[in-house]
Amino acid sequence: MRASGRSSGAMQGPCFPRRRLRDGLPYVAWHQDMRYWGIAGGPVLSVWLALDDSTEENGALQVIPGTHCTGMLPHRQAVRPGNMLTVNQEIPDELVQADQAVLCPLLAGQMSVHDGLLVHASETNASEKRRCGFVIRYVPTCAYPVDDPDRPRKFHAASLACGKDYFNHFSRKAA
Ligand code: NI
Repeated sequence: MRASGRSSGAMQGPCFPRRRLRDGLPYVAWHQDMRYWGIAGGPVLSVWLALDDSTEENGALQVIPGTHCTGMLPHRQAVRPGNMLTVNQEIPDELVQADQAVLCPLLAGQMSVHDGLLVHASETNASEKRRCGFVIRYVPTCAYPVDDPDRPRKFHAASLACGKDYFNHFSRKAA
């Protein structure tokens, strides 16, 4: 995990205790982005650029350090209501070492960068403060959308950052 921006060290500070769950209010369940986005065939890098301050109070990103090395974990339909992931996925509680969670607060203008296999979540924003971010996802051109008839995926916003794309897995012409 790295952070950049006008304030240094936001991602390198001490661990913060994970807040207790609040049933019914919107949250983001524990998940891995490669599963959530349905991408295989190459690593995924997720960038979350904070447009607002993102703090414990308004549901900042939480991660389980080291989980990017554990491979893809099973996901299921979330049990707790309020999951904001559009496919309502979650990693089962028994596979998440929630007591190891590290809160990753950001100031507006800072960003976090994490591996697509890192287990992460966001707790409920119970404050009056908006927590808005812009997500950028980097993949190599050899990666491809997983073929899932229950959730056909198209990546209309994909664009080539550099080099040449010999695969066209994410072009508008791709199935
Ligand atoms: Ni995510």
